[in-house]
Amino acid sequence: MTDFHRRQVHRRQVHRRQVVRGLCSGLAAALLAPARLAFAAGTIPIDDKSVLIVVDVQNCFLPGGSLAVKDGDQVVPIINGIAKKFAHVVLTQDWHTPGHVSFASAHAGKAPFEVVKLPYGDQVLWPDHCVQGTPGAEISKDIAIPQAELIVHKGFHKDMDSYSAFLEADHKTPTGLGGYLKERGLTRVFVAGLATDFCVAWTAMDAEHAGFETFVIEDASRGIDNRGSLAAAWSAMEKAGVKRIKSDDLAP
Ligand code: VGL
Ligand code: ZN
Repeated sequence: MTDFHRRQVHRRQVHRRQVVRGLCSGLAAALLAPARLAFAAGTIPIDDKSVLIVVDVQNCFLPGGSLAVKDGDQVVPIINGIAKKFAHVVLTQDWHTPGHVSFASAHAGKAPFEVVKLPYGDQVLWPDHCVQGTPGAEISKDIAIPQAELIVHKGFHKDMDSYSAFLEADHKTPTGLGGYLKERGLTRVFVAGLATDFCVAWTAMDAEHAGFETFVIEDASRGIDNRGSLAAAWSAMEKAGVKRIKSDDLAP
């Protein structure tokens, strides 16, 4: 059996497991701890239809930044390493106006991490971060992915947030990324970056809903974990069909 065939067999087995999981969901899901899809190390092929989306590795989210994600800097060498395997890489950049609606400072009497109701739904309020054109909004100088072919700015409408790189927080306004990927024939999406429980998760779930085969690379991402948000995000992603993998699951 060649390596390729072994991988195909493995993929069929994974697929069968997913089908079985689908049939048993409901009761089984209620009884069992969520089963993590296991991939053998080095078995997920990266082909010319695969794209790596590197989410928001920006100074504001790194140690010392205004919305620093714990150990956020640890994703940088991992992302640089896996990016070498991808012919197609897209970077995203949180890109807010001054006084953006997602900033606690824009709501009298509110503190960061409180939640308010806005026309499009609940909004967590954040410290000011990633203001357009400021040093905090810059992508980390340590990200080294020269072949990156697109940078998507998101969250640039003053009255609406956008965790997702596909749809803004109303779940309707597209950023254009879905159209870009489709037009380029890219059908398999690998997501990594910051933060796992916000922009990574929303990007991955929207990718899955838009019909892309979607993977989140866990060790190449870090979460904020505001009031249980990290565990909630992982269960929502797994329920949506997003595959949770590690960087060493990728084929060499
Ligand atoms: C993010 C909170 C606010 C993220 C962006 O990149 O996950 N989180 N803005
Ligand atoms: Zn933001």
